[in-house]
Amino acid sequence: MLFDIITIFPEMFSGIIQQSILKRAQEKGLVRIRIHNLRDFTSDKHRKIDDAPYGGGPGMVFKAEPLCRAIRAVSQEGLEAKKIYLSPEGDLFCHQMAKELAQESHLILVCGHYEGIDQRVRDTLIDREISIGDYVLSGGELPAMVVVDAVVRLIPGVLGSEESLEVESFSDYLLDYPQYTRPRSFEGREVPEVLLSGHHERIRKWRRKQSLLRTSQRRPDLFKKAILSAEDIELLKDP
Ligand code: 4FV
Repeated sequence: MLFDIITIFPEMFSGIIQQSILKRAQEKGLVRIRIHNLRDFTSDKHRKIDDAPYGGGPGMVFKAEPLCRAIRAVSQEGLEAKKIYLSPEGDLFCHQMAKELAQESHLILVCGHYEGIDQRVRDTLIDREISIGDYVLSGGELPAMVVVDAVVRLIPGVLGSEESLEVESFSDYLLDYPQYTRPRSFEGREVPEVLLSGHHERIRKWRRKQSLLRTSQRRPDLFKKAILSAEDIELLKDP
């Protein structure tokens, strides 16, 4: 999959795309990530890419001309790029959306700043607007990193076999179970005995119950989407 990220702060991405899962995915040839400085696409001699909003008001708005030039330049023929604008007005990002995006061959992520981008770009070139949450950030770069990370993890071959099982666990709308590691006792708090038992079936059931309880208590909105098995119902009956 090819990611093209259009931003006025390209250096924000240099760290994340050379680390961890994104680095590994690129080394495996499963993912390509290209970062584009929007200022390289303006004809303005001062590399200006924004201007005051018509109608007055605070802040600045990204101009349509450099943005459209940038998006068209990185849209390669035949790859059918999906063009995404990160914005609080977008659809709330979730696992299901990440799974859909992981099916694409080419994603173009447009990162705004200030008051956002000229509406005519959103009306003509943007295919989908995505929000990572109901709060206002200073730019679209962090949301773009969130989307890239969540999508790349779902591309077949990126995660190892064990890690990919972890991804599957969330796809049933349940939160993860509690995790523990050495030492067994820390500041007087012990690791649950069942996890030390070596009894895999008991451990599996304990973990499943913890996921069910945690989700029902913390995220009833997710819990009502979860499809519970007969075993799940039994596990929830036990005190
Ligand atoms: C945002 C969000 C977000 C708003 C003004 C960038 C900023 C500036 N993007 N999910 N929440 N964007 O706050 O995606 O243009």
